[in-house]
Amino acid sequence: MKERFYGRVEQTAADDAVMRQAEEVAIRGFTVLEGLYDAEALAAWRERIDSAYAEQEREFGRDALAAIQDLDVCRAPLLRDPAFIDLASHPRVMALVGHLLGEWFILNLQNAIINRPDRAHHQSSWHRDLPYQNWVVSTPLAINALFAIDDFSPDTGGTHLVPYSHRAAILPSDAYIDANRLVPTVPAGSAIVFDSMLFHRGGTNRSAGIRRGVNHLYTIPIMKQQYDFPRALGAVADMPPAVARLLGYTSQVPLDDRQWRQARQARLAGAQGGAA
Ligand SMILES: O=C(O)CCC(=O)C(=O)O
Repeated sequence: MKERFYGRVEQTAADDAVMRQAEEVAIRGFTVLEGLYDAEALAAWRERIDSAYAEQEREFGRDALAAIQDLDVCRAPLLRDPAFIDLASHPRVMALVGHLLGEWFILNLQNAIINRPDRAHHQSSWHRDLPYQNWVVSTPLAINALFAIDDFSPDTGGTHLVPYSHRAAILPSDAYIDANRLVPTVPAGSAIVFDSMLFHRGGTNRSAGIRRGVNHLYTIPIMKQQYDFPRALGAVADMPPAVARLLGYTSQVPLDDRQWRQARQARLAGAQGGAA
């Protein structure tokens, strides 16, 4: 039903699902995209996460990971298993993030969070995913997509969120958090898409099973990536241009004035070639 209002009021148009969900992220700070993966695909993602993490734990050492508070975080799995690039570039997530950040955005990080029953996780403290930033902006600089690979609920250690807190310059009081936090029940195969300035944390897993999630941070290209994906992956034959841009291949820092001009020369020549 069309709402009625009076006064000289403008109203946001939200004509399709992407616009409606973008509006939820803009105002409330988050939305949930459901039905991104079915049961069979989820079983495969679980195996891939467990195997990539086991390799990282073997390589770096369990005690060494514990010493740097980095147990049960599978960092940048796409560097070990290119299938994770598909997760990072899921078309429905790309459409929503593109609506919020504009056409050109890059992947800053991809980390799988393995929340085991009754074990404290470093991500269970309140934070923003642009950490240490205590200010607000009117237009988002960064958006997250946290894929639920297992069901997220208050019982399984689902994500706690403080709605609207991306609009608060500093962390609200404990009393405010207690009264206003939400732990959305999110079925496996969905993604929570949120403004990266929204305060959030992982919950305590009181269930019998592992709760896995894969977090992605997308930013406008002026921000530094957590991992230098182009340098880590090197030249990859047949990488689609949209994926190359997402991974940061077109946003690398030039070494010096020469490289900066060469890159601009190539870009302008490409644009002219395209227009001809
Ligand atoms: O695992 C979660 O529910 C939250 C993850 C998180 O806070 C993060 O990766 O920044």
